[in-house]
Amino acid sequence: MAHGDAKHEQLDGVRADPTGTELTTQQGVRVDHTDDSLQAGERGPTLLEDFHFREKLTHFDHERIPERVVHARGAGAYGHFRPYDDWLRDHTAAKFLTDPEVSTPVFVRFSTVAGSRGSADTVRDVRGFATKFYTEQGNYDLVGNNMPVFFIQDGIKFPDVVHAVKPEPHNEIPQAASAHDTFWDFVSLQPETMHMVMWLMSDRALPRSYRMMEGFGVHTFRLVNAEGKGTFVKFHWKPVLGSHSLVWDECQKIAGADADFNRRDLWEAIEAGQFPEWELGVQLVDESDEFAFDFDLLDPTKLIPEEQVPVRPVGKMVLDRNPDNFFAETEQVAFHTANVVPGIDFTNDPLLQARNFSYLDTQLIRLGGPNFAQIPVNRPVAEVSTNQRDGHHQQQIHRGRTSYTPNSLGGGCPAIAGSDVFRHYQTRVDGETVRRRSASFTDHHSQATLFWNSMADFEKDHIVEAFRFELGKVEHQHVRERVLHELVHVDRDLAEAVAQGLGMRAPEGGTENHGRSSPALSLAKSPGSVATRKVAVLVADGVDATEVEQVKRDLSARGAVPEVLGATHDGRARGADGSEVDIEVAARTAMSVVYDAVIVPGGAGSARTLAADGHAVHFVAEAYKHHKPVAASDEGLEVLRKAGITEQVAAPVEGDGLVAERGVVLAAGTGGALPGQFLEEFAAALGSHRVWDRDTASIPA
Ligand code: HDD
Repeated sequence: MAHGDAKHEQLDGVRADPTGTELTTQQGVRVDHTDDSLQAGERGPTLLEDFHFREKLTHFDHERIPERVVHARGAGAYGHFRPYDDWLRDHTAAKFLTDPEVSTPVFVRFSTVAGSRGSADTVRDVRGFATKFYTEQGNYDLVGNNMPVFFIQDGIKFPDVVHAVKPEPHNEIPQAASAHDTFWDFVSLQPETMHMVMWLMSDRALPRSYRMMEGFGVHTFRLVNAEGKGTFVKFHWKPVLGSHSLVWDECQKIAGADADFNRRDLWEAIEAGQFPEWELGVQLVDESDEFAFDFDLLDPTKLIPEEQVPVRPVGKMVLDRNPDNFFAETEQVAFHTANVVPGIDFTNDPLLQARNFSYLDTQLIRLGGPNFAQIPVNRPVAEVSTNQRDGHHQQQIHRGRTSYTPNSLGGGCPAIAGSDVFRHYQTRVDGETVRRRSASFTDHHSQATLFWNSMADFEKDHIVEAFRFELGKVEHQHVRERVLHELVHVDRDLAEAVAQGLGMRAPEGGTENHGRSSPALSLAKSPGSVATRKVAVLVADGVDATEVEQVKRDLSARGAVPEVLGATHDGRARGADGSEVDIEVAARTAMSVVYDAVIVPGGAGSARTLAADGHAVHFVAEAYKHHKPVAASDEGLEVLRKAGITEQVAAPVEGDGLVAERGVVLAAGTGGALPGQFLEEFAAALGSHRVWDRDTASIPA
């Protein structure tokens, strides 16, 4: 039976709405004055007996809880997951993965890792992708990232890597950035980080949107079927909108223009009914193939190339509801890798084993006691009945006199469950007590090389630029040198390109590139769509109103989000034909970096104003520099000319005609109506996300 709404039905019981209510204290005493405290005389001291004042301030003083030690900044949403069919039943007893009749409610929290709660969204960082499935068999948490590997192999190193990347302890600088000495000091001394560092230096660390990034469970987990047979599994989330990234210059500017860029994007898409979707996929490995790979399946710094073991689709997740209250839901949600349900189990991956300790432990301090599973967002929809009692913030009133097993006084309840129980996978453990890394974990560079080899040229350029930027911020020469010593084991060209940018020389030696690649690792061919893409339409008085209307209608029909930008004055621009064009965004408050593309419609008066406006010219030039589609018609071309863009397009526009070249779409002689081809070409460029085949070096933006 579908139970997709079960979580919301439960939450409805605690949702509170102040509409139509009157002010009270926490005790329900009605209050008619909350602006002045009770004083002995108009200019006298405040009195202790003012219980309303004391309660109000005391509550305020205690409003904060410790932020997450990592992944402090995040954004969450509710949705549901449904499997396509039951094919996975051969491998797992988990019903939510195998019964297409069952729609399982979910809560997902996306996050950055290093920054504090108030840090910017578009920093270079790993993104968290944590999903809580409220299944009929209990809560299952898939606590993953947008990268399929991790920095370290054993969780005992987690405090080290986190201390290294977090702001340095003496001055708490820099915020939400890996571009500083302690991170690179650690990385260069701990070569197992190299594969993940390649991901971190790649475009994967700069997602355009949470809705446009992949998710990975990272570890090899184990599926267990009804007969108790195990199968190794890697979990993947594939976004329906494709995986797309920002460019670094853009990220830095967005951090100022809209620090909430990714959070806002998720919120707005859901509010607009453009529900984000991901397909859940699995890579399955038979237990008999445990040692069939040239790496250890238990090593979380390794991925299984999709070409070697394909990702098989299981079902789809849709996020369709924003939380009502950030703190109550997104801040208080508590994920835990050990929240598993029958049919899903662990492996001996030493990183996973450590996580299975750490997440429960951290919630105890963060949420202030052992009853955090009773917080509404964390409550399972499955029935809960334990003998656990008391503790801070106990919400339940347990009746009866027994809270132990076995009992006879309470009728033996809760009784030992008879069916559908979780049974740990049976496996033989036989070994000496050792504090030692397995020899099968020692290859730290092959997959870093695999990743590098799989990148398109523009992605390689971005990686080189990222290393140059990050190491350029490192003050200690010996740390930079040590990183180069690692990079020559990944790829000599990479090491030399990075070294050259730093004014250094790559060291001799290194490892020869094995030449293997995994095309699935590149973002170059990720499927595209114009859906939810934001397009700036720049206008001023005298704009061709028909063209603006056409652009708005056409792009909206395709699911894109066109916004008309102009001066604020009275909220409208006057069209060349005397009609009025609604201004949706005050141009002065906007930067090109928060848009995916820009269009400058025709109209002599409008084009003249915009071409003489440095802000408008910079807007267009900057969009071009960030490889975004840029379009103009008729007089609007003048603005692109001022931005130096028309010089970059080989085919000049002479007389009537249309040019579409490397994401620049130009129309001349439109007679006030854009040719259908213009919008087709523009939409095609927009759907491909960015036009990388462009030399933007000379564009000053
Ligand atoms: Fe972790 C939070 C993902 C390794 C210890 N982690 C946290 C969150 C995500 C991940 C998405 C945020 C959850 C949320 O939104 O509330 N962590 C990962 C992944 C890892 C990983 C994909 C490697 C594969 N983590 C990892 C290790 C440890 C931790 C090895 C400790 C041994 N992680 C934590 C934590 C956090 C956390 C300290 C902070 C807040 C929380 O758990 O709830 O316990």
